[in-house]
Amino acid sequence: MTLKYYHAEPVANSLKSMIPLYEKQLAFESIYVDLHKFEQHQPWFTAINPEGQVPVLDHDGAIITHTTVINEYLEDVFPDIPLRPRNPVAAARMRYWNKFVDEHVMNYVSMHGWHRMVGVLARNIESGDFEKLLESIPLPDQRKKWATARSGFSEADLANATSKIEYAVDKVEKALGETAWIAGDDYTLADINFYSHCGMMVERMFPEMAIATRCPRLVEWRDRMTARPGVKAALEMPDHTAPGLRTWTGHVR
Ligand SMILES: N[C@@H](CCC(=O)N[C@@H](CS)C(=O)NCC(=O)O)C(=O)O
Repeated sequence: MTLKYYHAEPVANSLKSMIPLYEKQLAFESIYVDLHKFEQHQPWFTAINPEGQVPVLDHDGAIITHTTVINEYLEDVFPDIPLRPRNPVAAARMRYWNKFVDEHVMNYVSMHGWHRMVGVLARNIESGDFEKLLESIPLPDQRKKWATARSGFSEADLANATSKIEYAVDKVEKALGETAWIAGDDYTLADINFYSHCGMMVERMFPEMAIATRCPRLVEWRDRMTARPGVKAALEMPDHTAPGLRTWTGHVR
């Protein structure tokens, strides 16, 4: 059995499916895809994932994409250390939260991240080269996102994104007042999802939200998440931009 995981730095989507690999104590080969060099759009990578996005799981040649799908797949194939409740009602609750994070959180935090970081990167590319880059992006929505990052997201879109994030942190704060973990009494894929896309960085990214006073339970939960062995292992990945670390097998067990 071989598992290969194609990913970028341990944040957002790349982190979200890496945590379950560690939590389930699976041996996997880590293959770094350098988003700073647009490797996700290059033919060697689009031959693996035609949508040109990370992460990708290759399980004995079966290619699985999209983090929520990858994580449920890992759950189906490797259920011994569960991250999805076996009780169907509790599993539905977890999926409800995954849907919420995927549809109402992920893209909004991502917009702020792109605005601050990818925008700078995109503006540093010469005009002709940028058009070429756009042509190599397979997904139309992603092509638009790159173009918008270069010209700048509108204040209205950024403000809308901020209000979605505020709604989400308040919703999670309330949930954590009722149960120990986001979707119930168990640590699940829903915790991993919200942590990877928002929980781990919300305080740092949005100091004006005063998360520590507004959402004390969220902060306590975040620290509990960060202390988990699987999360710690994923966050400890070395800087892949260093020479000699392109295909990195340091975490194969
Ligand atoms: N829905 C996808 C989203 C994947 C995604 O947005 N990946 C980002 C990295 S966090 C990416 O590959 N961005 C590079 C690009 O689109 O050019 C998933 O859940 O895996």
